[in-house]
Amino acid sequence: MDINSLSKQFAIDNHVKFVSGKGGWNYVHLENNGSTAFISLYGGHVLHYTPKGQTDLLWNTEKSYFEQGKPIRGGVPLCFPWFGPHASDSSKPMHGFARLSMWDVKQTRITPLGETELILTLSDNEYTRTLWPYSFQVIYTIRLGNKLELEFNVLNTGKDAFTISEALHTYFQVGNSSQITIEGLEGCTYYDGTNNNAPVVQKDKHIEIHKEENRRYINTSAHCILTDLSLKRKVKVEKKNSHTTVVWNPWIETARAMADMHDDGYKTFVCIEAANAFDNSVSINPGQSHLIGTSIGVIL
Ligand code: TA6
Repeated sequence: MDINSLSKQFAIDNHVKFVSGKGGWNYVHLENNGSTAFISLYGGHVLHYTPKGQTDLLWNTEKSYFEQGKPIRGGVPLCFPWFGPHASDSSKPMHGFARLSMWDVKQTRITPLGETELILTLSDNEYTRTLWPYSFQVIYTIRLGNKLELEFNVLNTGKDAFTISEALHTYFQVGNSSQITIEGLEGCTYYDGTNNNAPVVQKDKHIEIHKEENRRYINTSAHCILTDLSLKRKVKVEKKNSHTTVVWNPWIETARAMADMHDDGYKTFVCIEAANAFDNSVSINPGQSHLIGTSIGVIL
């Protein structure tokens, strides 16, 4: 749909606005009580969430590609229908095709609680079926109120059951990644992505980042608190129907090897991802659906 048709059908004065931008794609600007969010329809990708009086909660980089076929680096990439590399075919895109697809706008509204809501949708098409032979519809709800809520609902519209892994791969902007703590995962087991996925039980009360971390925590639905000493704020990361949490920071060498990140990009973000992957992958029968959600907001 072109920008004029989108605006005509879905714009809401002072709350929802459509603009065209990088990559020649269409974007949605949401506003609610002074907080704003900015979403790319390519990837169904939330790029910015800026609560009133704060700097953006989400990290972005000018080095990101804004090219069809490549994922946007930063914000909240959607990983679906698989998380990480494809299990049996490494030629298929890392983290699936949701972040490489153009999403449609299904609905916009002001909720009864006064939040600004945008609903996007993605269904199977020729491109997705070459990568994954199933029929599906995803309804992705982005709700802006006192916090940002994201709900990713996958419906199996076909005749065969399928299994997915998925993540809301959120890049949090921080003042200095070596001056943060992440609480909420004490006692949980993670697969250490920096050590051949060896299982480790986290003994510490909180995580600090002083080297590359790629922790895939399984069997946890706990929320996390990200404390940022430099930006002097605490961010609460809540989850809904998510049993995997991923904490990722590439640190120096891996960041250097990434063409779409500045060499020192690792200093200003950490990913805390609401996911269902590994042991927590999800099977969905025909006619059934599964919803994963996360919400993020400043609490102090
Ligand atoms: O969630 C962490 C992770 O799976 C890492 O292994 C790292 O590769 C990251 O995602 C980014 O993946 P991307 O395909 O966006 O470069």
